Amino acid sequence: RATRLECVLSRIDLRDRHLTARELLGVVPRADVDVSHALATVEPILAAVRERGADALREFGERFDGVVPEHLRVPAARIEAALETQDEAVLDALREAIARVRTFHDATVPPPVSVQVAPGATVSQRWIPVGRVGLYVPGGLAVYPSSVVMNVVAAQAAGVESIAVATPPQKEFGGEPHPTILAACALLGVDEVYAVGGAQAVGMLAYGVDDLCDPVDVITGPGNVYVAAAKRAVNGVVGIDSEAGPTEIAIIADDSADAGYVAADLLSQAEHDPMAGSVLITDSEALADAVELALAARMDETKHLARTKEALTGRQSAVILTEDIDQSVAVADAYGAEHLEIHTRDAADVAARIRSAGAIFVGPHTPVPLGDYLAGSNHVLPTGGTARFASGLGAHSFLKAVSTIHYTADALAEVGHKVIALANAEDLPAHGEAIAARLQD
Ligand code: HSO
Ligand code: ZN
Repeated sequence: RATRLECVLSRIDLRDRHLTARELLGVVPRADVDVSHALATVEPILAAVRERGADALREFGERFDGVVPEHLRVPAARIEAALETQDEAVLDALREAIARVRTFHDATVPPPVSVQVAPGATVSQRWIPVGRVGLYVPGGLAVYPSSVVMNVVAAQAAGVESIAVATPPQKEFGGEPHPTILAACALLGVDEVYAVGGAQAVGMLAYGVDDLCDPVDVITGPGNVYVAAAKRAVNGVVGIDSEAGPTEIAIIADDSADAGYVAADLLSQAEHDPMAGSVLITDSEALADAVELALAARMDETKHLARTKEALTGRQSAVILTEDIDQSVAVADAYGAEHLEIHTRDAADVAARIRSAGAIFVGPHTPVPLGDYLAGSNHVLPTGGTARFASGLGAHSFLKAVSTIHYTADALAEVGHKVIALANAEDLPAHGEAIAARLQD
């Protein structure tokens, strides 16, 4: 039983505790990531890029990536050449990912809407893509060609015409980006790639650098805490998607769940980062114990043991024992996981009741890694509980809603006196006079 078991994850027992939604917010496990602290570090970097452009980018490459790229912008021929360096199996998988992610994202572009609110009174809305975007692809502990796919396909689905990708230079590859990243860019038809990472990449994209890179309208993509801080700092100069923190997985499971699958999935996301969060929410103590046994067995074999163990034993990971499925749903909503898996009877019903999650993976055959690569959904998702108010990356991240209004003379005459009444109520008589001028004609 639990007490005698060597547990990897800490346990939070909520049975018999009747907590309100607000109280639940205080007990769910969280990493403490302090983006505001990193702001002080990134501000001088952003200022240096603004003032000294390419020279600053080279200096920061040397300082943070240990290498000065020969070309800050990767020559188009080098992007194409990267295709030759990849196994056919990887290229084939990337093509499959691009196709599925594109099929889904193309279908999500909202159609224009036109409404006759009254005779002769038309209000319309259409979604217009931003002109130019900067997509950040992280380099750190792993390389993420899959993030190239997620960012680029979403922007292309929106209809963005100008796409720049920025990703750290790799010492191992002579200061070029990782060849798998370049190969993904080649498959996607992206020919503007910068071997620039970190906060300096965000600065380059936001402010532009003479003779190198034009400023963009929107910057998206995950990165470390410095990238997140830099995005926060330039927000307003450009648009950003949500600030990505360390990755998380929560799993709602009942006694019908396969403990081996649950353990494998908790471990899969812990592999990303020592700060990653893995949370099991279950009303079955027996399942929790079985997951612990399966986790322990898998930990012996896992490749990235140090960071995985740090993630699973950190304060951001836990098993939460609940009274029943209703409480499991309430806990999942309070946690607002980036990824939420449901391993219960009637998993689709449980999924439909969830209100806060970046993406929901339903049933035993839909593990998060499927979505990380090629389910069709996007893997850039809100973290740290921001799923309460934020959405994952999608075509919508690159679209602006613009409304168009048209009233005929009769339609205006119909409501003109009401506009004048409201204008007078706000003591803005010139507003009313603009209406009155038409009513007199
Ligand atoms: N789980 C990560 C995405 C990823 N996983 C990329 C593997 N490669 C954040 O959603
Ligand atoms: Zn992942």
